[in-house]
Amino acid sequence: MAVRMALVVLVPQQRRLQLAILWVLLVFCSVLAIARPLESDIVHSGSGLQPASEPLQKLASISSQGGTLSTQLDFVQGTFQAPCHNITTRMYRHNNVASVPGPTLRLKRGDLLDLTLFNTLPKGAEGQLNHFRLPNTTNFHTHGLHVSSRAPADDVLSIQIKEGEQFHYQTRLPGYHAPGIFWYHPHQHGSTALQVGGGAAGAIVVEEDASDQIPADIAALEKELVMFNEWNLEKMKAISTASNDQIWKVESNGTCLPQEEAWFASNSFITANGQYQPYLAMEKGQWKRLQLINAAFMQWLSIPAPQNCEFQLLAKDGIFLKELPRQVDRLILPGGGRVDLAVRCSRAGERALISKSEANDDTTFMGTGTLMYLDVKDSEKPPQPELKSFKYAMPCYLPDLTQVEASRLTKAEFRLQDNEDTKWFAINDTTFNPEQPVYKSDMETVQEWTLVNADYHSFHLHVSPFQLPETVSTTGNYFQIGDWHDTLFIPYLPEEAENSIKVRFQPERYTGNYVMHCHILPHEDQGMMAYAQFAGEEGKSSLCPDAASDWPVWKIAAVAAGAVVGTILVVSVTGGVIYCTPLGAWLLLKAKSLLPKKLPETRPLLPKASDK
Ligand SMILES: [Cu+2]
Repeated sequence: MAVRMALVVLVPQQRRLQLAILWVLLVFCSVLAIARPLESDIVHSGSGLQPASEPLQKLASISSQGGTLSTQLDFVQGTFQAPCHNITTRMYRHNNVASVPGPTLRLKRGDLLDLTLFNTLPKGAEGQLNHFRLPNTTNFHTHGLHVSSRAPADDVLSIQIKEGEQFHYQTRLPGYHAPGIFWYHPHQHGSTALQVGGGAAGAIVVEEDASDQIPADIAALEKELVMFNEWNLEKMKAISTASNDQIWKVESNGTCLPQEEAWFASNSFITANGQYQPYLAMEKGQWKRLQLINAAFMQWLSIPAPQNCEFQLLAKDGIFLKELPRQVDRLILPGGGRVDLAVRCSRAGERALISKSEANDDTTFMGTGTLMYLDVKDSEKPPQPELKSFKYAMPCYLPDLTQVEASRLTKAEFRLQDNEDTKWFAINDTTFNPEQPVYKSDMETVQEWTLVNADYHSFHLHVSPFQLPETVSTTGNYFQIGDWHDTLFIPYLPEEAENSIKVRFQPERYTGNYVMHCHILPHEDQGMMAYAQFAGEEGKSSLCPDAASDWPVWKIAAVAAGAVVGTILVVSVTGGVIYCTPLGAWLLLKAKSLLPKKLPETRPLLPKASDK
């Protein structure tokens, strides 16, 4: 197996010489490394000693059957084997298999997610609002799905699953939901960072179908779903301590040299599908479709196309571009963000997918280092042609709002604010207040929100994605007018934008609370979260006429019964007319024959007496 220089890319420049020497020792040691027996509750991230020596593993998945995905997930304590360390943390378990990431949930539009989440954790600490707290309380957020925020669906404000308790979620996707890549994770305010940063997350895929009319060349591409998890052992230790948490624990697994162990203990690193720097086998000149989820609890990723490879963007945050594909030089993925792209490399060799800064980047909260490798092999096959460009028919709830006249707009401003020194994190001067919406509006108008400081924080809105109505980036074309996102962070705003980004969306069908927060999760837990409240008629949609697709069973039954009775009536009346017409005609004739005959006018008069 090829020796890979992965660590060199990950390591700050001043330590590279030191690490180069260390690398030689490391290769020697790796030969001597003894494979250890697997333990049932241990989740492995790869060998740790030979980064990139393992192929990227496919994530286990659970698919819906007959319109329903009915399953149980357990929220458990488990051990994740990271490079050099075993980490005792929280994760999802399905069918007795605990894993980081959790199993992928595969749904079709219109399906019901019927999920029981059982919290097996022992009693944990409580704590104060807007501080790290409730380490062992959890709940379930379906990030990016256009679904109801009311219990038993995606309600992160009122659903709390305490230790030893369970909750039965029922989340219905509308029949017109966008197909794409979404994800799930805990969203208990106060312990979101601890739980997500500890590996509790999994992918959700809403499958494409024939109605999406994806051109054959793209539809035929093999998909590789990849979830990136961020590990920051120092930060997590601090959050765990602040939460009075008893579970998070990091121990040496005895496979690394002291310097290497120290590096992993004090620097953040990324795993891909739970593996450290795995490789994805590719063929020269052949397309591959990558579906990337950044499940990092803090970091955004800035991923340039590797040399001799091209990126063709298809979708962001689970929503196809209106016109695709779009060639981009760099992907910008905030924590929570997803990207769906086609990749092709023109030369064989090992290409690292790296997160690294462009010149003059503000690299605060940016992940740096190798995420995974594209292992491009020579191929006998002729190179595949360019992907055909096409226009995607957007789902009804995502109409183009870029040209909406001013009179239809309801405007609001949301400022993401923090003071790291005083540990103050807020939206519009207010730390999270579960009792009070930060904003109220109706379902009738188009919302135009100005997000202030979304070039530093990362703005996520529940229930509805939002569209970019104006040019927002000074570099690259990753962000364009008309694009849709549910998690927005734009690192390169033009100066005249004054740190502000406008977004638009039209709420439809789902009234109630739309949670908004910074997706740098420690910021969220400490107060940078709020919710807007939309009033109107639940289930009514001004955009999507077939909003009936998620009616409750009784309503569907009533309509079906009405239809059956109506049909019977129509058939009987029609049948009656058809069958009874000859009979009726005969009866009419018969009746007519029975009527007393009218005497003919020509009947001779009675003979006059004089005639006798
Ligand atoms: Cu933030």
